[in-house]
Amino acid sequence: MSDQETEFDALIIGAGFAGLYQLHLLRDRLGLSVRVLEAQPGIGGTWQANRYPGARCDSESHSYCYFFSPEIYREWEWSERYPGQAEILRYLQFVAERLDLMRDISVGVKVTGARFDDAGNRWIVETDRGESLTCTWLITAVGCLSSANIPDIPGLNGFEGEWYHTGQWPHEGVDLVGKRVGQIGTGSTGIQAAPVIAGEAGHLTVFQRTANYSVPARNAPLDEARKRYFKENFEEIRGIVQRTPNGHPFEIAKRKVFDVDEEARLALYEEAWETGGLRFRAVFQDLLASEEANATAAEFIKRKIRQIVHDPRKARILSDIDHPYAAKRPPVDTQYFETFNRDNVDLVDLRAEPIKRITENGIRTEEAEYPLDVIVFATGFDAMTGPLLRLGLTGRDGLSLEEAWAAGPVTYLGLQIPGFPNLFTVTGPGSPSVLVNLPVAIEQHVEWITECIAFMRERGVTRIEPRMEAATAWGAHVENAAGRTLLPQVPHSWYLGANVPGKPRVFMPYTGGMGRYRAICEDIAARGYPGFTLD
Ligand code: N01
Repeated sequence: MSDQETEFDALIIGAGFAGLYQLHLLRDRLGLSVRVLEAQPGIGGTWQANRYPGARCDSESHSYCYFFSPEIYREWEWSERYPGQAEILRYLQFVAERLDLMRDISVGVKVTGARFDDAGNRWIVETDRGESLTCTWLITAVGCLSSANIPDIPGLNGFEGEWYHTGQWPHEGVDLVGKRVGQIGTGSTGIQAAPVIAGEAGHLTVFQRTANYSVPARNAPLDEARKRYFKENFEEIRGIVQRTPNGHPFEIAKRKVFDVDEEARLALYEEAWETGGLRFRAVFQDLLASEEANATAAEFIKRKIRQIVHDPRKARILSDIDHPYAAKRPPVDTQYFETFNRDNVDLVDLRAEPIKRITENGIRTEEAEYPLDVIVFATGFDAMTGPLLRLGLTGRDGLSLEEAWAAGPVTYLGLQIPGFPNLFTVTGPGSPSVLVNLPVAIEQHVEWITECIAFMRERGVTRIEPRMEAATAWGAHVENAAGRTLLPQVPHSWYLGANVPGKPRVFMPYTGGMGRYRAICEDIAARGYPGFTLD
């Protein structure tokens, strides 16, 4: 492909896990002309952007990777139980090189708008380089968590120190040595970052609005036996990640919380705590289905927090958690609660003393001013819809995505949007996406999209678009599935869009489980795509 070309069969926006695999399948399996447009200066998506101290994946490394190629799986060797940001980036660069993908990827090119040309039956995509590119199929591979949420706190512009959002961390790093750092946010990111920041900075103040659960990751280097085990058992591991509800390499136990007595239950929690990581959530089947069941896990973790944290005030603030365990994304950590035992770490309870403003010198709450040199916003993302809405998409009849989604996202299977023909959204709202070990969800979407495009070409179909009735019914199914869990009950969850002021409250990810979702998608394809209009 030359940079001068402007007409393509397919354009892909984003060169992370999704965009790379989508390029490979459309180009190398279907023989299409394809170009990937990537706004960042390099490939890697999330792992190009998220370079904050302690950035690491909470999925285990032998499952946080592609499964489509046994050769690639076996050629790569992970060094730790959980992969760090730099190692994941190296892995994606290795895959891109191995599949000769770079020649069809333009980095540092931002899509500024894309509109569907009805008469020409094609998408016209504009970039910040002034290019106008056209394609038959437009595929968004922009991730679910790539649009930073920087809270609109008065005074930030006048702050005389430095400030950074964790998802936009400078590539050259930030020198925190000896500095007074304030960190806002205690989600998965903040919980990973705080221990590392505390080790570098002169002083760290963590500003916590909502207390959070966390389970120790128990990260460690992988020994030779484990590395060999993964390579020798590729098929078995692939089988597990593809059939389990969350795409992780472990089964969820069949037993329920009250199937066992309290002593046995505590022993199981204790064992899971020692094992570490997201496996804790899998120790009973009904933790997300029953408040009473969940309360036993919640109480176990709160007790652990109180045991770990020496200062009773900090222990109380950290363990005063107002939602069920894992009803928000459950963080895993390395020495998070232990960090509050350090002399150079303070904790501010924003429920008791909300932030009033940012001053020239730091953060002022309703109780005090905290002088700071650096503010770290670990405040999350305009999740799932944000990355799509900022692309400037306009579908048929001049319908903008903002208008189409004014009351919240409307999709069929999270894969397509009524009014936006031949547009596919990898891990779009309404698909399992963020509730799943993401590479597993991504592979399924990319393969389904590829099969769909192959089907269109074989049958001479030039346009596919979901019917509004199908999308509405799917939205109702997503809502019903969520209603059978504790997840929608958390009022401040980003799954609901509650973290972004003014965002419609719609529960966005599909909680039905990856196995069930996969079966639904396969069935729809096998039946010739009911719910879609094919022209
Ligand atoms: O973001 P979050 P995150 N004033 O939205 C607080 C993935 N991830 O970046 O809960 C004060 O979870 C907010 O408080 P509250 C993973 O899917 C993956 O941590 O809204 N505080 C919360 O404490 C994860 O879920 C990995 O009251 C404010 C925090 O900021 C997702 O990314 C690793 C505030 C935001 O937490 C997002 O996690 C890390 C304000 N105005 C993350 N606004 C992997 O393993 C927000 N907060 C792949």
